[in-house]
Amino acid sequence: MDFLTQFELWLEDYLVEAAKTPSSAAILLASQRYSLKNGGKRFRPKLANLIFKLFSDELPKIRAFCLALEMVHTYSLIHDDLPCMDNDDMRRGVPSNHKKFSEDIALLAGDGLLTDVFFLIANDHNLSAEIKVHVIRMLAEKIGSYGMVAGQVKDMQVKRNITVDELKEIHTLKTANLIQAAAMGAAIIADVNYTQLHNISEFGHALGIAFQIKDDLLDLKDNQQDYKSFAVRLGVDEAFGELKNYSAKAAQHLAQLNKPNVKELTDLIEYNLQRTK
Ligand code: GRG
Repeated sequence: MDFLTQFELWLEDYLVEAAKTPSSAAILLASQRYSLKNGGKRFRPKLANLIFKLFSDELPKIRAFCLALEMVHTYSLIHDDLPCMDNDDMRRGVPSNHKKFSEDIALLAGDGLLTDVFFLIANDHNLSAEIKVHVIRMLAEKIGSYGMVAGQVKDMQVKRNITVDELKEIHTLKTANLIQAAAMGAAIIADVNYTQLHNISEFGHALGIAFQIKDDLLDLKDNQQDYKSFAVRLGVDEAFGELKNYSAKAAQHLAQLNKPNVKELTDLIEYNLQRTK
């Protein structure tokens, strides 16, 4: 079975089990299910699986973390679409969560997903207590008030004359951090050594920035005036040059792992360069 099929089975199983919990609230689970299952690329779990596979074939060990990544990602998108944030009515071609349900339920669906991530990892019987604490600490750092949420606040405060360094900081926090966390969490679960974790962290950061630059290039048609976009701020040619530089940097750090089986990861770097959505 390929990983994506496996991931969708894990997710369905998780949602079915969640609904059996006596204290669960049906509308909350319906709202979470709606956003978890409406066609995301699953880039972060895919990345985590590929990093993990370099070191281990014990697939069950990565299950909870892969679900957690997609739950954090989904919470961030539900909240990002709310009227008090980006105020987007549509997500992936269908009504955004608060349009399908309501603002209060969408807010709480995101709150629940974020909290459940830590419950899920803490409950994982496949991982040692030490590894669980390491993963939770790393993930919380990357997505909380010193990471993704800080990035969202800085993004909201951006002025027209933003520098390229400020732009890179915002996109590191908002986007690259979760992609970097996907790679790092998988490496921690595989119990890699310090040097390997360092290279995987740098790889994840470079791939994360490349992912955002590609996103901005794809969005260019809709956002000609968006000065927070790499493609608008740098221009298409320079943004494309930066996309190539960060992709090459990601590949260099991958090569430094000295692992023979990195082809699927170099393919993932190439996939990001070429993707059309
Ligand atoms: C607490 C209000 C609040 C917010 C949490 C909203 C937020 C913090 C952060 C925003 C993070 C965000 C929306 C970053 C953009 C990242 C990005 C490029 C998302 C698109 O990812 P894809 O292409 O999406 O992987 P799919 O649809 O494929 O899953």
